[in-house]
Formats: sequence, structure tokens, C-alpha cells
Amino acid sequence: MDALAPSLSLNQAFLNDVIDGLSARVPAIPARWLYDLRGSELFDEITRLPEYYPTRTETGLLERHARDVAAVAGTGRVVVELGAGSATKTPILLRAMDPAAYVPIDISGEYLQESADALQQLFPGLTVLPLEGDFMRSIRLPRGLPAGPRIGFFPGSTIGNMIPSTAVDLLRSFREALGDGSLLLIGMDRRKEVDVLLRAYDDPAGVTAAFNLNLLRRINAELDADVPVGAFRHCARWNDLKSRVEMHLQAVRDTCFTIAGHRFSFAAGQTIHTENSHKYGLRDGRLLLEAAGWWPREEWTDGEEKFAVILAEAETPRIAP
Ligand code: AVJ
Repeated sequence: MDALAPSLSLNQAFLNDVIDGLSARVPAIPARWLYDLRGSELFDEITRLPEYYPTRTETGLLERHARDVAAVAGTGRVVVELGAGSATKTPILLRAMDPAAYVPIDISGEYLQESADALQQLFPGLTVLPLEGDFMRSIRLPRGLPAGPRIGFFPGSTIGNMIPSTAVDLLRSFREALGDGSLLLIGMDRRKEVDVLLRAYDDPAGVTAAFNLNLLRRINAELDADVPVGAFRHCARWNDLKSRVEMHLQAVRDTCFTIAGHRFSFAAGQTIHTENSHKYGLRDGRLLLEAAGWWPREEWTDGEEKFAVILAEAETPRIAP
């Protein structure tokens, strides 16, 4: 395949998602397109905001309980991370687990290599086997991994981006890929007071707004488009029925624009839905795991129960009841 092909097809996929999404009855663009280089930088900035509690809370939970994880999991497992690996969270787990190998899986090869290199420097003796691929489509672990049970690591409440059916599909395919005897360490954001949630997704410094609006800038930069970015504002909403924070881009006036020859018009007040962030009650998170064949063994939460880290065990299918 020639070197340009992957980026051309990525561009085509972006274009298709944007055109289909904006043509839908409820205009929406898949959240994955928020995370270009600039978007990832802005998300990084979000994680350091005083109002954005999830990253800080989860990191604290991992620091406090990595030993408890190792006590259940034992040492010498293969650690498989869904995502490139966080510079702050992953080392906490690896230090406690003393794994046989570390396999980060991410769609962005460049970002993956960078973070894998950084972790390799931190753990010179560790076998690091980065795997480029879209874990939302399929998970196939590399051949020749050290034998023995695996532990999956899925931090950040990334699961919260997915609607329940997609979340269960992903957790089940992860269960298949990791195999019998495996464990899963997953971070889930809890339901809490609406004003705390909304402040985390609409910070006074406007970083989350910039993150959301960056999608329109990206469309203009990559898709031959003339979206008037100033005609939209960032909007975070709590959807209680679906138990999620939604990010939208809301038209502040009537506006129309063209993307690759397709014309779109938005009336003032209309929105483009850009991201979901599901929040789980105590039972919700467990039900999601159980529905996908994972049995929650341990659950750790902070004093205010803002965030939960759950250690689940691959369930052996058996005849009910
Ligand atoms: C990376 C999906 C976990 O939903 O909290 C943060 C993304 N969006 N602020 C989240 C996000 C706006 C974040 N996740």
C-alpha cells in the first residue's frame, strides 16, 4: 500500500461521518473526531482543570489501590491497555504488577509509538508490544505473547463515551480477546450532582469549549469546508434519562455553510451533538460489566464516590440459574 493511502482513507472516513452525521434527523458527529493533535492537547489541558475531577480522582485511586490489584492478579501477567497508555496512570499499574509484557492498543500509530517509547524508558526490562488498531472494530492480540492470564486496563471512563449497547459489545470482545482467567481493571465515572458534572464539562476558562469548537476548525482545515466557527457555541447538557453529559455545538444564529459541496443550514438554537459521557450508579457499572461476561470482584471509590475503579474477572459461562 502506498504511504499516503492510510491518511487519505482516514480523511474519507472523517468526511463520510461528518456528511452523514450532519444530514441525520438529530445532527451528530462521532466523538472520535474531536481527538486530532490539537484536540488531544486540549483534552490534556482539560484533565488538569480544577473542575475536571475524573483524571485526578482516578489517579489517586490507582495510587492507593495498585497493590490491591496486584494482590488479586498476582505478578507476571500480560497487561493489555485499551488506548495508548497514560503517562501518569499506566506507570502506577505497571510498577505494582511487574508484568510479563505490556501491550497498548491504539488507533493512532504515531501517538502509540511515542507513549510506548516513553514507557519503555521508564521500565527498561519490560517487554512492550504496541499494537496499532481500532479496538472498537476488532481486537486481535499479537502472536507469541508470554503465556498466562492477562489483565486488561481501560482507564479514564472512556467506556462512558459509548452508548450501552456499544459498551457491552466492546467489553464482550475484550473478554473474548483476553481469554479465560483474565481480569479487567476499568475506570467508570459515577453519577453525581448535576452542577458538579456540568462544571466539569463547561469550565469557566473555556478549555472544554475550545476542545468542542476545535471540531469545526478541523472540518474547515481537512474537508474543504467554510463552517463559520463563530456561529456556534459550546454547550454541555445533562440528559438524566440516559444518565449522561452531552456536548453539543449550538448555532447562535441562523447559519449555512458548505462541506465538500454539501450544503447545510442550521437555525438559531439547533445543535450538533458531539460527545456523550455516561455516568454510572453503583449498580449501573456492574450491570454493564456483567452483561458482557465480566464479574466485578473489587470496586474502589474515593470518599465522595465521584469515580470508581473496578476489578472484574472473566466469567466462565455456565447454565443459568
Ligand atoms: C476522554 C471520554 C473520558 O468524557 O470525560 C472531557 C472526554 N470531553 N471533557 C470524558 C471529555 C469533554 C472524556 N473522556
